[in-house]
Amino acid sequence: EKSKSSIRGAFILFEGCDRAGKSTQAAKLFESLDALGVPVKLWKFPDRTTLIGHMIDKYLKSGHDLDDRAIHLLFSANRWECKSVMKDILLDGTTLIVDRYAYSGVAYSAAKDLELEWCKSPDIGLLTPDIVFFMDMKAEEAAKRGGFGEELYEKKEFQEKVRDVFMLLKERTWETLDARKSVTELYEHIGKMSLKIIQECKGLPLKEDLWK
Ligand code: ADP
Ligand code: FDM
Ligand code: MG
Repeated sequence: EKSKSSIRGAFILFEGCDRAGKSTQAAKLFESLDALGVPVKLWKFPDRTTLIGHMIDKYLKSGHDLDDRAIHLLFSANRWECKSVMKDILLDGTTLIVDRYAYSGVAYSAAKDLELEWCKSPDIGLLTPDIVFFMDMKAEEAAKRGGFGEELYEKKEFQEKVRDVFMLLKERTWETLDARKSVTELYEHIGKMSLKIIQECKGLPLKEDLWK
């Protein structure tokens, strides 16, 4: 039997509005940690591969008429259904890079004027990230990056509201980055911080106390 090592991986999260560069940086971080031989996996929310994820995908693509609270709970359920697998990955010593999570969940739903505390409640008790890279820029500038696409939330005015809610959610573990900087400049900082966090987390217990 494999002896359970006490060394765990770090939960590294990228958050921010559409087009801020989250997926670009998450992929870069994955590639460079992998090249260094650090055990690492890349995850993305919504996880559109599950049954619940299929419903979310359909909603985002069609704007299909679904109650704001109902879709909010589906996004949350999509995180809960992944929790045990994510936990196993981290406890196995693998670092998890996650592209969007509960903060996006709250930011997008509260931007539709649902109450902030109500939005947070279904995600209470999920795994807590060790660091959140918040990629920040104005919606107006983000929209210039190839323009917004066809999905439901890709509208400037709405994205500005989302950004305001993100600001309210900032915690001690957040690193706010100026997303207007170059990919390379941003990565230099992200790469360094990530290696530091991976070291710091090794002996620490996993946190399952999001918003508790
Ligand atoms: P997100 O995942 O946050 O929506 P992406 O990483 O998909 O954002 O990036 C959105 C677009 O902006 C892509 O075309 C990408 O190549 C470009 N991009 C990403 N980071 C930067 C950057 N730092 N400067 C300029 N363009 C960027
Ligand atoms: N989104 C994402 C939410 O509204 N709630 C959530 O809980 C999450 C994780 O889904 F507009 C929104 C944010 C975005 C859309 O995200 C899809 P990607 O990163 O563009 O796939
Ligand atoms: Mg993305």
